[in-house]
Amino acid sequence: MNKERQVAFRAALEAGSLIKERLGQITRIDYKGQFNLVTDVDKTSETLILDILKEAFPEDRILAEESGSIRSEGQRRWLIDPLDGTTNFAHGYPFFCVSIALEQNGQVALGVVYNPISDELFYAVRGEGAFLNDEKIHVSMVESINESLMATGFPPDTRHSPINNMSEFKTLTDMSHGVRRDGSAALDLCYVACGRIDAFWERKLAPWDVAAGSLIVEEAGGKVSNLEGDALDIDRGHILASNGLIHSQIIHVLHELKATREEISQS
Ligand code: 2AM
Ligand code: CA
Repeated sequence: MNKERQVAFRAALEAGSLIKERLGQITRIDYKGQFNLVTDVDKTSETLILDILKEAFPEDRILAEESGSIRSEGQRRWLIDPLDGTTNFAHGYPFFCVSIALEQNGQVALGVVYNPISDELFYAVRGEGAFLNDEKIHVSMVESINESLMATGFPPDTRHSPINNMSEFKTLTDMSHGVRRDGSAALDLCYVACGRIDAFWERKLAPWDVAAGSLIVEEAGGKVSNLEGDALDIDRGHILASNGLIHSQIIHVLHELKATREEISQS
């Protein structure tokens, strides 16, 4: 995995520096659907990353946010988000990153997330621990929701869906030190991994939003699952990541809220 890691670092750092140079200069925002923003920087960053990966690993398949699936014969799949936190970037709010993961035999084997503003490179190779700029990182030791700080996010179709995360947001905000909504799932996961927050949950994410970050959390000693507490399926995109210690407490709260919602809808 050494070559893969070095190539992913290079792609993330080069893409990150391109994104940073363009911060505050966006003159045109396009939309994928009604609420999903995309800028020319997403596309340029992705082209740069794909060129580097295709040259180094021509056999591998790639799934990238702006280009979709690039097929080849290989068993391995790269998952690329060239700019996670596009809405933040488009508004000049400095919380976004580049996320690159490699999946092998259906499991994420390598995850690299780079924040070009703070110059923080998070990464993990399965079985080898998680790192932030070469320092080993670990999840927090917080043991109860009441002492925790969390993050969540809201899918773009929130305003049309009854499952809009609002009751979860209110309940867990009231129970904890707070729930942030920072707008980059990949970075939120890295924040769980290094103990800046104790948990993160979100629905309807894409595989490229969660692939790298979920491995980084696991390798930092944390836990990832879907919102019922079962194994995470990155292709389904419902994720709870935590320090492990408060995982079942959060699952319990989410379960109770879901049961209440179902009771109300049946009455
Ligand atoms: P993006 O900035 O790369 O689009 C914010 O809650 C998180 O949701 C971000 O990681 C954002 O990634 C992601 N996101 C935004 N729109 C999305 C969509 N239509 N499908 C999946 N994830 C999305
Ligand atoms: Ca993106």
